[in-house]
Amino acid sequence: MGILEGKTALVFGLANDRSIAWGIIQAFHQHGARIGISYAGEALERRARTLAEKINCNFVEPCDVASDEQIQQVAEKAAAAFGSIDILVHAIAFANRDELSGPYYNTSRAGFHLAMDISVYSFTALARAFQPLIRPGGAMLTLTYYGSEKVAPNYNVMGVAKAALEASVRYLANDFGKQGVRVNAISAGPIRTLAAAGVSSFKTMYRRFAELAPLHENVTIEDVGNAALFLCSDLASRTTGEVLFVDSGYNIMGIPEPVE
Ligand code: NAD
Ligand code: 0WE
Repeated sequence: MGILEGKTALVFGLANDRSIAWGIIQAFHQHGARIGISYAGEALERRARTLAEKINCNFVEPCDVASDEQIQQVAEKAAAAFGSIDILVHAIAFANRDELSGPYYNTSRAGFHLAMDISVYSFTALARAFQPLIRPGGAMLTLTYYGSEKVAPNYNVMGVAKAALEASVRYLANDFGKQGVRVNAISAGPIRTLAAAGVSSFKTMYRRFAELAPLHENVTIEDVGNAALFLCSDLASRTTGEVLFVDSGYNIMGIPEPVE
């Protein structure tokens, strides 16, 4: 008997089989959840459908979270297909690639707005659209990164966006508490996904991470999937507004241990 038996989860942000969303979907599926998938747009449809087949999922719908209309449409489709849902996962971020290197102060006004819109506001917009559909005992989850708290070179406007996303988690947790719905975030260590592939400094940072973290291991999408399973299940029934680190302990270090 799976710990998500009888629950329905809607996951946003599936691009391919390296996506954190895919790690979460697989963990949920293995523990008995019924899954719905949303992807960004046409270019990703084929891949999303192929992956959906592997977990017997037939709710596969596009949603560009920049559009209030598309968010409303996917909520209406989910209502028609599932009636109500138990879990909503937001695994989406975007900033202009050229603003993820060089000095932070070069962030343009439009680039700042874009990063905040897609990476922060979209979680609030989804929470509002799904508010009438999410059952008591349900949970919402988003993904963040340590660059929200401390400076991660080149993460730049995304660090500022993640700080705002984490604050949104706390405000949403307060709003949704009265309907018995929990809202949390996972702060994951660096993982080689599509969103990381485009980053020039990523490779070095990824290697250094495993050297410096107490557990000396990089983080996988399966690791994040398991933590998501806990946070979105009844096992975490009194945890809300929280940011859970899944980072091999990296964030607890103040001064690095000398490397032999
Ligand atoms: P990914 O590229 O697989 O996923 C990012 C997703 O965002 C993609 O599916 C993309 O289609 C979607 N997206 C972008 N713009 C969108 C839009 N306008 N509408 C709808 N969807 C849109 O990469 P990932 O690493 O799995 O990223 C998922 C989340 O995890 C992000 O929030 C990211 O910041 C976070 N995160 C990633 C890492 C890492 O190192 N990879 C670490 C910590 C947190
Ligand atoms: O949140 C992320 C990825 C965010 C991201 C990445 C891209 C690359 C391609 C958002 N938008 C884009 N836009 C693109 O065009 N991570 C936590 C992974 C990541 O990204 C970094 C990192 C790490 C870690 C960027 C700079 C430095 C470190």
